[in-house]
Amino acid sequence: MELPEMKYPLSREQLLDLYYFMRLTRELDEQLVRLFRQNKVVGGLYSSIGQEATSVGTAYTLEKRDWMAPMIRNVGGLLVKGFRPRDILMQYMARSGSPTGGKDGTSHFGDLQERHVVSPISMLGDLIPVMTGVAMGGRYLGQKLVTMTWIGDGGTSTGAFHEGMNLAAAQRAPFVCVVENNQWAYSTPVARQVPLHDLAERARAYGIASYVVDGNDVVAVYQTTKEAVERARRGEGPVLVESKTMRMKGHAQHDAAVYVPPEMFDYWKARDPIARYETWLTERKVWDKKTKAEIERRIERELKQELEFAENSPLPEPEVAERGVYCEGCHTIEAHWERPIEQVQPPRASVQAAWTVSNFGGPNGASAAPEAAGKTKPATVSARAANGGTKRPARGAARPKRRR
Ligand SMILES: Cc1ncc(C[n+]2csc(CCOP(=O)(O)OP(=O)(O)O)c2C)c(N)n1
Ligand SMILES: [Mg+2]
Repeated sequence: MELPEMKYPLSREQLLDLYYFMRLTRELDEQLVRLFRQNKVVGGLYSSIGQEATSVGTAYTLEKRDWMAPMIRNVGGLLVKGFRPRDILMQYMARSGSPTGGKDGTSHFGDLQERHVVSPISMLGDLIPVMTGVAMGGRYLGQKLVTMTWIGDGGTSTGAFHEGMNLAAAQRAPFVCVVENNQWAYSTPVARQVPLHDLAERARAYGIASYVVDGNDVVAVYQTTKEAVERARRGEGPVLVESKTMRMKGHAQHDAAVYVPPEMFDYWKARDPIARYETWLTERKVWDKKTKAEIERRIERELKQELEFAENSPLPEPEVAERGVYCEGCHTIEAHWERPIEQVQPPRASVQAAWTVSNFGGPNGASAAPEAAGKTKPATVSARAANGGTKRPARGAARPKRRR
């Protein structure tokens, strides 16, 4: 075995693991397409073909204590974090044994107890402030954890993305945001919605670190993302990783992607992440034909069993639809990671207040707002408090003009 020097070394077992997960993701994807054509998938089906190295390589950098929130093209990440193919199969087929009991399709499920997976949020961008909050919570509890989520090129143009990244940066949250630049947001090419060559450049607006990585090279994806995760864990603040890859299918099964120039598919097909990694493993003598065949047989065997299990799971009973909508004493709402109060208060808590606000809203009604350059002074909290909570503006504040 002649492995190149790596900053974050991977053992032979780990290298084969990466192949196993990427190949499993693809085979599962193709199995789901067959089920879709048999009319067994309820709802839409989103493929991550072509993006396996991005999803698997990034998720593989996380430790057990870390948290992730997947999006639609992160089935690979779900498998790495410990979900089984049957969970994904049953979820898409809306079977009662699925993680949501047949109530939701696609990969809209999580596991807050064991695997530390926050369920996807369909509104693109919204997972960024949520995972920033998880990161801040983890830090507050002194857990040294890192959180991660993924967002598409299109998703980086939402308001929630920018608000969330700004919050993460201002709070120096231990959070890694992976931008899956797969060249398309539905039928819109990146160049028509972002005036930037590299989406990693977006990080400059928040003063945070960023990386660009070849998203079809799983070893590079792992190395780069690992560095980002370690930086975040050290307390250096959030990191943006742009992974350049390609969505090799339409947005979902209903979309034939006729708007994608055929030569673009040809270009990326020649850079298929799985085929490239097979060559990488062979050239460095990490495996031989026998090992490859063993992994293939293992995947075939496992998927057959998982499919059988999923197909034997019934559809949910109709009355299930009205259950679990509201909490009716099914559980008490309290954190499972609750700690004694003295552990989460200074000096044991890991976060010290980094700033103070002096002279803001003093009890005597004095305004803390600096004198504005103009003639008016904004109303302040103190002015309202001094007036018994009425909304009378402070002296000198601009008053709305009455309409005649
Ligand atoms: C805020 C918001 N706007 C629009 C949508 C509808 N929508 C879902 S996926 C999608 C395209 C997303 O493209 P991109 O972010 O590049 O991710 P990709 O599908 O390429 O992985 C759109 C417009 C949404 N879910 N949320
Ligand atoms: Mg996209």
